[in-house]
Amino acid sequence: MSEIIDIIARQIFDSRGFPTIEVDVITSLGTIGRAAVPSGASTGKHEAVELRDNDSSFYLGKGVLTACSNVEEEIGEILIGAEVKDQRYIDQLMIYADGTENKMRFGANAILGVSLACARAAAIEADLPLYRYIGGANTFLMPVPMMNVINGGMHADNKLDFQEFMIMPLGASSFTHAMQMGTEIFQHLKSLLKSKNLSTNVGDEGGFAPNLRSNDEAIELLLEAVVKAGYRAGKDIFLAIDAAVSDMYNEKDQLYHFEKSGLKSKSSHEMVEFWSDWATQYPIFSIEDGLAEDDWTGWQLLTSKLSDKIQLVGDDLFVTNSKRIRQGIDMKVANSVLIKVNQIGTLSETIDAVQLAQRNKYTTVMSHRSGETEDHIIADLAVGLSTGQIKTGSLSRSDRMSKYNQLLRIEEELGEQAEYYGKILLEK
Ligand code: 2PG
Ligand code: MG
Repeated sequence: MSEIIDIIARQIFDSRGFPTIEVDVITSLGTIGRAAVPSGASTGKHEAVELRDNDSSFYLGKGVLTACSNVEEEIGEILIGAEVKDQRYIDQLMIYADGTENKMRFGANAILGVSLACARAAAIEADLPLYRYIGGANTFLMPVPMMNVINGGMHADNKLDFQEFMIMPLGASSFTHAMQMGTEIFQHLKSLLKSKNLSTNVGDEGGFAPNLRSNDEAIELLLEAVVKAGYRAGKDIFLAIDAAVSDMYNEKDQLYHFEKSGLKSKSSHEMVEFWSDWATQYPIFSIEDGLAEDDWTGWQLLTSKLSDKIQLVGDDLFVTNSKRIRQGIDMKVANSVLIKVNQIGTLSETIDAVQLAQRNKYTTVMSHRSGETEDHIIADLAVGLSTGQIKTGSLSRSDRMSKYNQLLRIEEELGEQAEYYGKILLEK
């Protein structure tokens, strides 16, 4: 039995050089559980609130010192003396004391840091790796990575409207094999870009951000790199898109605006046509946020048209919130849920979201944020919660690689027990 005796919060910096929060939870056994909180750029409007100091003379308003003092003062006061292994109780105490629907009082960043740090401390005290502590005896499923090798949208200064062009090594035999395929394609893509005199500078998630003329061109380039690396698109490798079109939608005229590429604006109906053309034309396995976060009727149409063929992931749409996921299930919207811990703000609610999705035969994708730290906790959560898929950026920059590297360690540790989800997902 071990109690929380102290909680320390500090301001550290994320992969974009903006402040974020790191929390240490210290127990009566002397254990320290530590976790850092990520931060998004293309955030959904229904996400829990990330508390910033909003003092423009100080870190351009992005400081998190208020969130840090909320952790050390109010949250600390409530949690000191609680048993560190009582995760759900701890999370509920914080939710209750915050008292708001979207965690705006303490800040979801403050609450999440504590929640994850408690899980880390409890796992150390149980003498288990975090994924095993979360997943229990039947933990074996290695996720298929969605590797974001071409960046656009709000993550890059180029002409690509869509935010993420990803490859998924579904045909790999293991996670390690998936990494081999992905990194080889990434390097071939780099040479290909060079040979075409295109920039090989990278965007926020470590993917290339070339100034291509169109979204189609990004897909063609990806397919070319797959072939160059000696793999078969549609067999070994599939494509995944995070269109993130909430950022392109204008509620007033109800149109999707292709401002970066200059394509004609589209209605929701035309967007569905667009996706259905792409799905026939290209080996696409998954489309995330193909429609805006509140375009529920558009989503219904998209789902009725394409859900037999491809995975339709809700990110801004669901924001890892069980209420919105429940609404999606009831309205027959999407067939997959993106899982981001900081969208909802506690580990328990994240677990609830994953389980609700899985019980209703929705697939789940554990996800990073575009602003990340060296903390690789989502790798353990992906395995521990058997999400089956993970999205953690491109194949460069240590803020992204740390998650992949942790998954390699987990696969090694699981040994013969490890099972890669690729084939199972293809047969679904
Ligand atoms: C997304 C994410 C992560 P951000 O839209 O899925 O790739 O981006 O963290 O900026 O919301
Ligand atoms: Mg997204």
